[in-house]
Formats: sequence, C-alpha cells, structure tokens
Amino acid sequence: MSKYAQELRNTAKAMMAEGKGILAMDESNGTCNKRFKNLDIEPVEENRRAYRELLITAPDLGNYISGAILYDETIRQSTKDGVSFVKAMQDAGIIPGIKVDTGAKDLAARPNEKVTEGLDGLRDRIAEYYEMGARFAKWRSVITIGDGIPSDGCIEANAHGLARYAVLCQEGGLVPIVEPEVLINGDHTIETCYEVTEKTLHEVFRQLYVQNAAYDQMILKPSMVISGADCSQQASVEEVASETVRCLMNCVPASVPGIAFLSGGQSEQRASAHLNEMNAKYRSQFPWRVTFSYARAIQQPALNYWKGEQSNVEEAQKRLVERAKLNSEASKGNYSQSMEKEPALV
Ligand code: 5MM
Repeated sequence: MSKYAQELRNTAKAMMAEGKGILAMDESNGTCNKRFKNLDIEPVEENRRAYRELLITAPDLGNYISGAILYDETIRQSTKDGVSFVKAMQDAGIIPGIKVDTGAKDLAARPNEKVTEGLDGLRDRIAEYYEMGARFAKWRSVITIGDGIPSDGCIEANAHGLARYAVLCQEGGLVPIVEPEVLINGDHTIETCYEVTEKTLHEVFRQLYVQNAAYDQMILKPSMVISGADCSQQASVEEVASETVRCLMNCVPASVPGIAFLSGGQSEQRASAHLNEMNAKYRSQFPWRVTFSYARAIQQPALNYWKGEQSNVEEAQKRLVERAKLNSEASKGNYSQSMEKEPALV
C-alpha cells in the first residue's frame, strides 16, 4: 500500500466535493495554439500564460471547481504580478493537478489506432510535480471507433498504460485521473459506443487490478455513451444518460470515489444537460460521485470572448464562472435549460 494512501483518499474526496468538478486546462502547446489560431490569437507563450492566468484567477471559480489540470509549461508559470500559478490556485481553494502523459502516438501495426506514451521517467516527473504542489495527475488514452476498430490490441495496450501510470502516481502521492476516451468522431450508433465503452472500461479495471492500483484512490474520467458525431440517428438526452449510467454501473467498482466526465466535443449545453440528467434521475443509485472534468465545454465561451485582449478579461472570466456554475448545478441534478442566457436546442 502506498505511504500516501490516506492522503490520496482525502485528495480524491476533496476533488469530488459536492457541487464541484474539475477544470481541464491541460491543453498541450499544440492544442492550445490550434484553439488560439481559430480565433486569430497569436500562438505564443505569453498569450498561453495570460489565458491560463485569466482562468485560474477568475473570481469565485473555487466555489464550483475543486481542481484544475495543468500542462507542464503552465505549472511552471506565474501571474503577471509574480505569484506562481500553483500558489494562486491554492489561495483560490483549487487543487493543482498535472497532465503527465506525453500524448497519443500511432500504435505500431494497428493502422488508425493510437497508444498513449509517457511512462519513461514518469516516477521522477511525479516526484518533481508533487514537490511543486500538484496533488493529482491525468493521463488520457484515445480509443477510435471505425471500420474494424478498435482492436483488442489497442484497448489492451492503452489500458495497460493507464494502469502503469495509475500505480506510479499512487506511489508518488498524486491521485490518478484515469481517462480512457472513446472518441465521438464517426458515424457509429449509440449502441456501438456502448459496446466499445463497456469493453474498454472492463479492460481498464482489469489492468488496474493486475497492476495493483487502489480503486479507492483514483478518479475515472470517461466519455459518455453517445451517438457518433456524424451518426444520422442522434440519441436523446434521456438515452445518453440511461446508457451511460448502465455502462458505468456494469463496469466501475463501487470503491472508486468519483467519476468526472470529459465533454469530448459536445456543445456546452449538451454536456450540461447530459450530466444533469444522470444526476437528476439516477443519483440515488450511484456508489460514486458523478461530476464533470470538462475542457472545451467550460472554457470555450471565455476563450471566444477573450480573443487575446486584456480589456476582455473581466467579462471572459464571468463567462467561465457562469459555465462552471451551470455544470455545478448539473452535478447536483439541479440544472435546467431555463438557466441558460442563450438557450439552444439540445
Ligand atoms: C484539455 O484537453 C486535453 C487534451 O489535450 P492534448 O490533446 O493537447 O493533450 C484533454 O485530455 C481534456 O482534458 C479532456 O479530453 C477533456 O476535454 P474536453 O474538451 O473533451 O472536455
């Protein structure tokens, strides 16, 4: 058992506090720059720093966000007034987390499939991040649905990586967020998504067991069971909620403290509506907390407004906190579309 076992349980509990979720702001430089370029924001380090400062210093963000996931560049940065981001987050009551995978790379001998890398030197990197103040970590694996894929080999390789990462984190005092993302891309049906997600989660928990990971000292960050983005038959909010809950109930051990979904390219309002439906209808049956760990579905309105302009910071922060608050309500089953300033069809 890890010498950090009790600390890890406490951290996981704090991450899953009632009415709170996780802000994913761990875009690698490539992804962050891509999002900037879409809005004509210059993709340079100072803009990435300024944008991340906007996020973590948003007033009252800590009322709805328990922890935020940083990227290696970001965890080493400071506010313009010289306060390290880690300190600024701690002062705001937000637990610092860190992405430790080094990205999804082509899987050898498996065309169109990926495997996430980053195990080399990970023990030392975890020790450094813990020393810097991080208390949890994240590793994302990507499973693609397509013609003849995912293969068993891809699911197994990714689940093995997630499990090896998770035990190294627990050994070093970081709560592992285990993120097996079944991508929304494609024209597959919700039934296919269910099958692939169930198979993936079973393999992830089998590998976690084989590698001696402690289920009660981790957080699962799954994708929802949902129709492919290009599927002609889009499942309803009720169907996404019931199929996602059925899948999780069949796969996730009761000792796992919490499940925090990724948004995976869903619109902001859909991501809130789906999370809300799960909590409103099924909450009393859950052995775990069910909340959010969104990136795009929380950040996008703020980024769209900011556009790289200092004069837009205050309003952009309001939009960020508004989205965080709506998702906080969804994590309690109290969200409704009437709370939206600009209701869209979900
Ligand atoms: C923030 O985006 C993360 C991936 O970044 P890179 O691809 O640049 O490494 C990603 O892992 C994110 O944390 C999750 O997918 C959740 O993000 P969404 O936008 O799906 O909610």
